Amino acid sequence: MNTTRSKSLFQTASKYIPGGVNSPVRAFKSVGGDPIFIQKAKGAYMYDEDGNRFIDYIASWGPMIMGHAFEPVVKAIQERVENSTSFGAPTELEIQLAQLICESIPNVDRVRMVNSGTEATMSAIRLARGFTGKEKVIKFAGCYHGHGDSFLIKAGSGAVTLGHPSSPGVTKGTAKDTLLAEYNDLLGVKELVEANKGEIAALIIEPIPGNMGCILPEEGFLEGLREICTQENIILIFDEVMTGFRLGFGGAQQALGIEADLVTYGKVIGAGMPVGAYAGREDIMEFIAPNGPVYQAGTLSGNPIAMVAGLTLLQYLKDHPQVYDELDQKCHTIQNGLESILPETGLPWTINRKGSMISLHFTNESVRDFDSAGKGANEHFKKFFHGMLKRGVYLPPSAYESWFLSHPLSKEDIEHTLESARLTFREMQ
Ligand code: KE4
Repeated sequence: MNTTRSKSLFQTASKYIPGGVNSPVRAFKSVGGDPIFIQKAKGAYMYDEDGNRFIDYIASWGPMIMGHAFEPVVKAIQERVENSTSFGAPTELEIQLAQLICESIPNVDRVRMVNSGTEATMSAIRLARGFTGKEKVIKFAGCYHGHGDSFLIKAGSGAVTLGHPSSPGVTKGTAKDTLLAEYNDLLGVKELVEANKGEIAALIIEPIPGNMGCILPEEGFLEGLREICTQENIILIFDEVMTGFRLGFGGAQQALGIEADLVTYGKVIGAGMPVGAYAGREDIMEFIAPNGPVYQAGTLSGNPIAMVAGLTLLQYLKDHPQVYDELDQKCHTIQNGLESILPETGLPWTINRKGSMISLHFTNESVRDFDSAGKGANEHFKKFFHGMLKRGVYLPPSAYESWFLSHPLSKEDIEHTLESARLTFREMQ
């Protein structure tokens, strides 16, 4: 595969941008080699600067659920941008997107738009602390909530991919207020709550983590967290930046039948434009400025171009619920295909899947938490990643990420993906 231009671009990028990238996981550090520079994308395909075509299983880490350059979104942005890109004043579009979310998510009465998932989770934590008057927060090892200081304690995704799950620069003062639990370990959470009685403002979790690869909640785990938070007046925050509007229109809350007190969104609600949001009950959300004392602001929050992109995509998904069944079926086909090929390879493997999120871990252990997810971050993964890339299949360059499917993925694309996997596994033996 010719990557001449990408290599040259990476050298130039590295002269002006730290590590040559604007987000670390893009740097291919954990899989080796240089990142591929993308020129354009359409539907399920990305095209790099050397003219290579890839079937895209990153989908911009989630937003491209209807594929790249989805016509209705492109048209909406083109029309809207004629009226300027930003006002710094309210627009009707912000109401329309907020209203769509409030009318679609039962426990959401108010939505505050921000510009990234990180801003959404940072703000949700501050709100929970302000609303409860308490300071400590429980997070789970391997869950990733963006790069806010409180979260860079054993964080997943790019943080662990690069070996810095707990980042320098986070002060002891901050870190002491972040209590660490293990995903799927309800007893451990109960012990933490007992040991910090009356001091915990919030518990934040990816209900179905996508940042350790995809991990599924064991029976009673999330229900138990809901119960503890209700009993202890702890704000339960579901970080649905990844799962929101991807695992069905109602996200993980609907898929699991569990309601959080606050929910954070990103990715799909911006259709690839920079949007995040935090949302929840009126009494909690009205505690934010300007009506309440908890301050949070943003020059480009509710940006009209981002709003119209997100509104167009969400409205389409709401009007076409069959998209979710079709995505689920495509992902099921991929899972079945891999499960029929892998046993004869002699490789260790396990697959986790929920809806259109799937991850292949090169370990025989079941992947149920941060430690077991780490068992799959090995040489097998690196070889698999590059074997698929050279065959035109672009997977997340980290063992701590989920694959994201987009709706335009065709039967032929899936067949090519499975054939590429079969050939790659043979090479890996
Ligand atoms: P952003 O600030 O990157 O928009 O969102 C942070 C975030 C918060 N919560 C969850 C559950 C997330 O998955 C993310 C970001 N996801 C990663 C992909 N696993 C972003 C990719 C990157 O860091 O470049």
